[in-house]
Amino acid sequence: MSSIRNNWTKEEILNVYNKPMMDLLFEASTIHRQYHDPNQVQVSTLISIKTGGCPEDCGYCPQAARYHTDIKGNDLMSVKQVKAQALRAKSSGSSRVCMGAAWRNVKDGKEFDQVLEMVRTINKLDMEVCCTLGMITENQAQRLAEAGLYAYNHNLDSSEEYYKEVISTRGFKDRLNTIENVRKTNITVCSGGIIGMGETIEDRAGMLVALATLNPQPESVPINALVAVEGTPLENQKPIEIWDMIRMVATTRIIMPETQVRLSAGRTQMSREGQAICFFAGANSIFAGDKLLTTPNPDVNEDMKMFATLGLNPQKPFTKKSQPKTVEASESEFNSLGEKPKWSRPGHKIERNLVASNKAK
Ligand code: SAM
Ligand code: DTB
Ligand code: SF4
Repeated sequence: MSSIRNNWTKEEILNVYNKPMMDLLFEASTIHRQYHDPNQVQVSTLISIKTGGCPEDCGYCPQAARYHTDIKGNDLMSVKQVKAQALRAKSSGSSRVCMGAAWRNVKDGKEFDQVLEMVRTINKLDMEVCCTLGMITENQAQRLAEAGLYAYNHNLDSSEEYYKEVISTRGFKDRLNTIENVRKTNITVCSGGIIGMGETIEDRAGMLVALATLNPQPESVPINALVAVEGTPLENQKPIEIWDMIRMVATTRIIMPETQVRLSAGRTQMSREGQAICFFAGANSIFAGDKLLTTPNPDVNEDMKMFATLGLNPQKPFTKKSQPKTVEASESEFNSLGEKPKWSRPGHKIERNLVASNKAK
């Protein structure tokens, strides 16, 4: 078995990414089979628990308040609503629920307490619970862990260099800082990024270096293809070619053998054949459900048909790691600290975002 390396360089990763396709596929699939059951795919369902109105300026995101997109926003959902959706996801074969909130960062108080209750509720349904709530402090991560959170998703999104071109309201280091806070707990780390934002292949390799040199490497790495949403600064980006997704998945698999590589946003644009090559190249997780957070995703029945055609089986919950224990709020060891974290505002000048905000005036 090849060993896990945390000292990958950008040049080495570029050499892997640019291999002849057949060599790349063979190497990725060989490693995939050493570490995983190649016929098993983990299925997650996204629930957008708080949609739209976000103060950040992520150039790809339809939920940023400053862009004029056509999404329907909503305040934080109730625990009851989330439980009903989680039960539906479970009955359609999902082992994990990932709750997303259009927040810059988590603020202690009533809403965070409500999210903690959602985590407790879903963990008690014997499903893996993941959250993606923006930046969090170490204390907030500890409180989520106590509630029974299985994974926290916080993407690096791109290379440190290209990140500045896409987002100005927080820095790449802030992203790493939240990942470090999650790592101090027993919550698993889910972190990946987006391709198709106009980045170079060097940027893709740069993002993968940042992920692969984390020690330990993230347990899950989502690879999203940009969903170019009208009204966002990236609305005119051309869709990526399937070969780019395949190369990205295969490279991720080779340099992070143990991680679950998540074929994430953008599957509505991919053929079943294209997705099958991604599974062969090491993708072993998807988001299922007719919607991602705000944009469309393939129909669940179509995905199940694809699984049947390919002989793929949905992974059972807690196959990779045991179920976390839920501590009730009344027995919690951690109090809310009401911290006001100081996040950096690098103040980069972003041409695309400036163009968008001028257009809005
Ligand atoms: N607000 C939190 C944050 O940004 O960390 C959590 C939700 S945010 C929507 C989660 C991730 O979704 C982003 O980091 C990004 O990778 C992905 N995402 C958002 N919009 C996307 C798009 N249009 N296409 C592909 N991925 C997207
Ligand atoms: C991730 O990497 N992709 C998911 C999940 N983590 C939260 C989100 C994709 C969002 C796509 C755009 C939308 O639906 O709003
Ligand atoms: Fe807000 Fe997250 Fe969207 Fe950025 S990606 S605008 S932080 S919801």
